[in-house]
Amino acid sequence: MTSSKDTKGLTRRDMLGHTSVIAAAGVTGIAGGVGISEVVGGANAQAAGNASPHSKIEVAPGDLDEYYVFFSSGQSGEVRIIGLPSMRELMRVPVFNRCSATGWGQTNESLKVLTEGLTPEAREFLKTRGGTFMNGDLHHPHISFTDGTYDGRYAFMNDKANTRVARIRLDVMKCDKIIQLPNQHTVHGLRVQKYPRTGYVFCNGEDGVPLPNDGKILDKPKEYHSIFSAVDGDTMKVAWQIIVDGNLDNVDADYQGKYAFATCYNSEGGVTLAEMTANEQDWVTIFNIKRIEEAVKKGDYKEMGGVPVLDGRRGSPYTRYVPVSNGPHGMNTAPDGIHVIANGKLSPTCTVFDVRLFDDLFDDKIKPRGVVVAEPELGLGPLHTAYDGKGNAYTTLFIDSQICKWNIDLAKRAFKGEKVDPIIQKLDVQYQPGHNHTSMGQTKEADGKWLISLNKFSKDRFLNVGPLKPENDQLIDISGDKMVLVHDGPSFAEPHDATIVHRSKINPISIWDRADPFFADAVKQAKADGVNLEADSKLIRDGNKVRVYMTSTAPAYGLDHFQVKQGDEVTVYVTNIDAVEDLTHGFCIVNYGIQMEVAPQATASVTFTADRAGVYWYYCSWFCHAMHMEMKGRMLVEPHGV
Ligand code: RUQ
Ligand code: CUA
Repeated sequence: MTSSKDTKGLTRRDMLGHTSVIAAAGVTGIAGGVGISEVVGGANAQAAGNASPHSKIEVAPGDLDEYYVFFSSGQSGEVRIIGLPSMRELMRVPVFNRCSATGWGQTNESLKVLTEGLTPEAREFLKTRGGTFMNGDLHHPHISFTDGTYDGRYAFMNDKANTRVARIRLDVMKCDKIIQLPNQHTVHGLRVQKYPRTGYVFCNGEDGVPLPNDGKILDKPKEYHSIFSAVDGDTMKVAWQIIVDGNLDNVDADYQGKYAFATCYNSEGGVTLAEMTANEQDWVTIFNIKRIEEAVKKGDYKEMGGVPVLDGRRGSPYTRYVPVSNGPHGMNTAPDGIHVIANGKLSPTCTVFDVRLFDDLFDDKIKPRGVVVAEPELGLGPLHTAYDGKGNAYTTLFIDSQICKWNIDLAKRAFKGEKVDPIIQKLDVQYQPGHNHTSMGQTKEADGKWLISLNKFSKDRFLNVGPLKPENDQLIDISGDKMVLVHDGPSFAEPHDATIVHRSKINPISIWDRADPFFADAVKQAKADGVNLEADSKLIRDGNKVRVYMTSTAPAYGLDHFQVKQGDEVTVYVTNIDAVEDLTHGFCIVNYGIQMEVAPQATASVTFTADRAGVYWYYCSWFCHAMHMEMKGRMLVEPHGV
């Protein structure tokens, strides 16, 4: 292996540029012959030393990525924002988790988001458990649509662990709403309405439980029900729910605004592994949105847990059940607006539907299987499919550890009996892919440039960090005729899913607007106390409640100390009056377990009981100034009986 600087004085970057020229020549010259990977992975890649075999992923220092990727983080409960193609992590947005850096789960502003949408039963249950759930399992982050493509307003995501749906405002990249779905038990699949806009956020209920789940019915699985929910993405309220047969897995919507559809496993209604996989076939459940909306209007529902619940079990006018092989998983609408694919999982096939036939299906003009237009056999363990906008599909094969690139049109011709093979290429990935995603591939603006394979295992791909290994998110160039693996990206537990969004769609602000609803409660309280948050630093006593207001401007807080009595309920409001980009302050009270972030022009607040007497320094925890270390003050807690 040659070093990164070769004898002719070429820098590594020069060599990489050179490699890509060769690679491009390889693409135009292949026509079914040698693939780009062979060209790139050959002598030229070696000349480039251990560097990535592809220059396209290199984003030079100071340059910006072309895409945002919104990664879920599974059991970590947060959303991660990554730049593509560099795969550099840009930000973590706490949602269902608690975050020590930002104070998410501790500040009053975040606790409001984390608690206000809980069901009354959960609120009761959590009373003695800190008021909110400490964990979450964030599966599927999806961006709001207008007219078939991303509009940059919101990202929506679900928590399988505690049956919640959350929303991140993309202007500030903070979670502003979390609701818990009543009646439902887990929410697994989540996708949004693509047309005319979002609109609905569709949420798949996975496990069946009795309705209501109050203990009167226990070990009678026949009386368990699974639920599908539509949440209004603007108000973040449940618009309607519908009872279905079987466990719902993944969901997607059409580009016409008429249908949503979900894969379903355990059509058996079993409660053990053997029971759940007994049948040869499960199904895809199709939801007729117009019919459901009309029924809600007419009152054809039961109200349960404060929301309208319809009956969509087999034979219902609101649903159709299309049989597919046992245990389908991913559900993916193609950017052509016509094709929808259910991924086989336990079957080596993918089932392709034509959404234009769904009207006839609901009018009973065709049989359920009449909407199936192809069913190619791709390999073992097909889980999810992504698209390039050029008629090709990319399906993850979990068991085979491969991405299978295939052509939808060829698959349809083969289904009609023609002797054609729809499979174009299989690429090894490392290892065991679940989701995969293409650049803008879930919109009608799919651009066919990049694919990410989210692999569940990394095994030997990275330095060994002990028995718990990272996952491996691999970047694949799909712009040529052949897929080329260009980057390995380790990530911590467990990026289920990701959405790749062109940067032109996302426009966050850098400095908070003082009128932002996120800290409206603080503004209201200050007004009632006659305090100007942007100018005043003072303490207001209100019985044993104490409100401490202080500004922060580098490198000082508005108060260098404040005094309270032991047992007081103290609320500290910090307003960052620096209107300077990236000038974030923090507020941490030593040995009191208090810590939060205060970004430019934001107000953040935290409430605690001052039950320890003594001197407690508070300090700025975000590096803000040359005298950041000196940005501190003292909380003096006067003991009882003084
Ligand atoms: S599902 S690995 Cu939780 Cu997104 Cu398919
Ligand atoms: Cu303010 Cu560090």
